[in-house]
Amino acid sequence: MPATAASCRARYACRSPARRRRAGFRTGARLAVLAWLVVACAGGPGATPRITPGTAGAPRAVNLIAREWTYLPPVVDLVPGETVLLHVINGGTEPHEAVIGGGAVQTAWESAEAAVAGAPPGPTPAVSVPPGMAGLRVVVASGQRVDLTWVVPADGPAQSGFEVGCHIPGHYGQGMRVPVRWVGPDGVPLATRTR
Ligand SMILES: [Cu+2]
Repeated sequence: MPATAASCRARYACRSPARRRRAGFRTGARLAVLAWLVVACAGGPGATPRITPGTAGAPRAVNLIAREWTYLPPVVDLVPGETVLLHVINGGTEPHEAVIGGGAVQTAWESAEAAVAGAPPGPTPAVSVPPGMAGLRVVVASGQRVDLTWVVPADGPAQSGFEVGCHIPGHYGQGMRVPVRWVGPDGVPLATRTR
C-alpha cells in the first residue's frame, strides 16, 4: 500500500521519544542548511552590501585577512579616491604581505622579491621597485595585524589588473591574489551598472 501523509504521521508518532528527537534534529539541520543555501544564493558571490565611501575625516574600515594562500574577503571592494582604514591581519603561519595595485605594480614586486629568494640568514635584504611602481605594500608577520590609513588611487580603475597580491617568493604562484572590485561613490559596483 503506498504511503500516505496519515500513515507517515502515524509511523512518526509510533517512534520512541529518542528516535523522534533524532528525526527532529535531522529535520532541523536540513532546514538550517536549506535556509543557509537560500540566503547564500540570494546574495550570491557577486553581491555586496552597499558601502559608504570613506573620507579623510571618516575613513572606511576595510579588513583584509591573509593566510596560506589566499585572502579574505575573496573580492575587495574599493571606491576610487576614498580613504580607507586598512586592517591587514595575518591569520596564517607564514609571513605574508598585501600589495595593492595594478598589474604593473604586481609584476614589479614579484620580480623584486624573487631576486632575494633564498637569501642567506641575516638582516632581510632591502627590496624596492622602480618609482611609480610601488602601489601599496603591507608586510605582516604571522599572527600580527597592521593598520594604516590609505587613500585609494582615483585612477585605480584605469590600471588594468588592479588586485591584492602577495609576492613573498612562491606565494603569488600558489594563487595568493584576489581582485579589487571598483564601487561608485553611491556604493554600487561600477561593473554592475546598466547605464
Ligand atoms: Cu603570502
